[in-house]
Amino acid sequence: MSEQLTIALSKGRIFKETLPLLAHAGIEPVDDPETSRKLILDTNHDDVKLVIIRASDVPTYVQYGAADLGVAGKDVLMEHGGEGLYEPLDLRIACCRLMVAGREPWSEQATRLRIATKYVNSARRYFAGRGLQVEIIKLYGSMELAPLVGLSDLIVDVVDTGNTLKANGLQPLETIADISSRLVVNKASMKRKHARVQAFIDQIAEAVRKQEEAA
Ligand code: PRT
Ligand code: MG
Repeated sequence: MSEQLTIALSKGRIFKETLPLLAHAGIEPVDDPETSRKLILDTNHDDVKLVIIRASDVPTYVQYGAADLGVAGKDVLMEHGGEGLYEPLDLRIACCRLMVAGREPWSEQATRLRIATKYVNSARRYFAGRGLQVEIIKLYGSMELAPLVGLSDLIVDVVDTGNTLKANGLQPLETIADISSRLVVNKASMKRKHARVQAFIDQIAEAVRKQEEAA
């Protein structure tokens, strides 16, 4: 009887882009999370389960050992802080940039710019590093709206094509960080289930290498 492995994933782009990597490790989910209402998905391996949660909750599940492993965007990991986690692998999927955007470049003379974002920690750190006094307004989504209705001067959000910014009359202004998704591992699982977890990491690492070669 081998040890259980629980892997935390979010629906949408992370699930879609993680599937081929899992397939390379021989793991295939039995249900499709986009159509199933189940939050725990069985796989073709009795001892491997997938838990489907909000993207921003993945580090928390893994930190507390509710999942042994997970896949999370670097944006989410920067915001979480990474306690209790190892981050052994850059999966090079769901790539984007964490950016400052606004209707126009801000004036360096501006005092107390208002920044709307769900990335409050990353935004605070970034503007402090730029030597700017800002007021951070926490939002949970649709950040692009905030400058249009006078809620904020700027936003901090992830940008891929930039089409959403453009469609809302916003410009990308500064890049805070290049983002991709990472494999994260609970620190205790890494010790207690070392051989199993390490073998999984190695298989996923090989899948990432193969995908990069093919690209
Ligand atoms: O939706 P929910 O609130 O549950 O969470 P989430 O939005 O964080 O989850 P999800 O699945 O949308 O994103 C998961 C991860 O994908 C993020 O944490 C990022 O690391 C990564 N990622 C990559 C992106 C994008 N690209 C991206 N484009 N996450 C969000 N977007 C948004 C972007 O903010 C914009 O609103 O998608 C929209 C389209 O982007 P453009 O620039 O192509 O127009
Ligand atoms: Mg989303």
